[in-house]
Amino acid sequence: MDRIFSGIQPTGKLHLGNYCGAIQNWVRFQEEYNSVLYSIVDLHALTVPREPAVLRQSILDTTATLLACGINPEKCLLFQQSQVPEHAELGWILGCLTNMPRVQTFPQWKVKNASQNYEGTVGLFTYPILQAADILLYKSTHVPVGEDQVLHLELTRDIAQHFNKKYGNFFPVPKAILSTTKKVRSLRDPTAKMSKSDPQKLGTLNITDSPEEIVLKFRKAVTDFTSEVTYDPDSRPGVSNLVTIHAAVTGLSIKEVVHQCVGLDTAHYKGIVAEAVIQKFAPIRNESKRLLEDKSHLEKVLQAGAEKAKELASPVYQEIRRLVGFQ
Ligand code: AQP
Repeated sequence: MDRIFSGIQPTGKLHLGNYCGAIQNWVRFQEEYNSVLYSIVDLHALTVPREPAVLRQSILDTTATLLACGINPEKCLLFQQSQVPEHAELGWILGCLTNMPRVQTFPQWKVKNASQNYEGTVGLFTYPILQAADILLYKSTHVPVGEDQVLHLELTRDIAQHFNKKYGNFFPVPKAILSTTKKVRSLRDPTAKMSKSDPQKLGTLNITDSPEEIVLKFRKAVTDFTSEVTYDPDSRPGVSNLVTIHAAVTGLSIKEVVHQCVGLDTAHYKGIVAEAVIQKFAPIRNESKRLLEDKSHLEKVLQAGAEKAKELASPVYQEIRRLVGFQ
């Protein structure tokens, strides 16, 4: 049976990049596949320092926004990673099967570590191994990934094969489902990815931003000195990012968007994209706000998800314990 696993970090408010690159597809997968697991990966969120109260709030915000976007716990399994301790336990076992140099080459380690003004943690170094555990704990067969995660999935595949060779054929070797949406870039720096942790607040458009904030962020979006709307990510990253966003929120192709925009100047175009985003996110924002008024309901959703996840994880982990010689 095909099984999909994917995760999202509760490291702040979910943004347009998360929506276009992941959540939109997640909503579709829960209709298309019988077994779908989505995890709010709070263990991964700890790889850089977090205030406890802020992390707790981010877990609830993330849950509310995912539900408001259409993630339906009747059709998929939505749960908080740390509520299933087998993730961390399997992470340890898989870490003991992985060579240091294999992990050292990861660009994420270099990029994230270089962007912090403190020494990187051991957790930040080893988190791709924990990702492998997240996926393999459920014997997942398919993993939706953005282009930046392809290398990480390669590591998971290598670890699965290594385990299978050592202990007998046990894990399916998971396949990537590559997102067709291009990476959404920062509105203030179109050479960088839109990110929750971007200190430039105007660069990241949150799903729950107000219409006024959305208009302001698009008005301030960095483009260039050419007024035409064209799509050429290499030479015109700013305006091309707007086209990517416009296509993703309307469901049109890049070609169709560019065709519709002939004769518009970029200043006018920013207003059109802002309006399309407002239309798309207004119901999600309202629903997310409503859900956040009842935290105990959100906690119950996560609790129920964790119980179902444990039912799947526990027999797999018991078998792993036996295979490695713990029992
Ligand atoms: N800018 C983006 N464009 C397209 N897809 C994106 N994703 C994230 N940013 C973009 C996709 O969203 C999923 C969940 O991502 P995540 O929150 O778990 O981790 P991340 O990629 O590290 O996201 P951020 O916002 O950049 O978080 P911080 O700042 O905390 O590191 C993934 O599928 C990702 O590809």
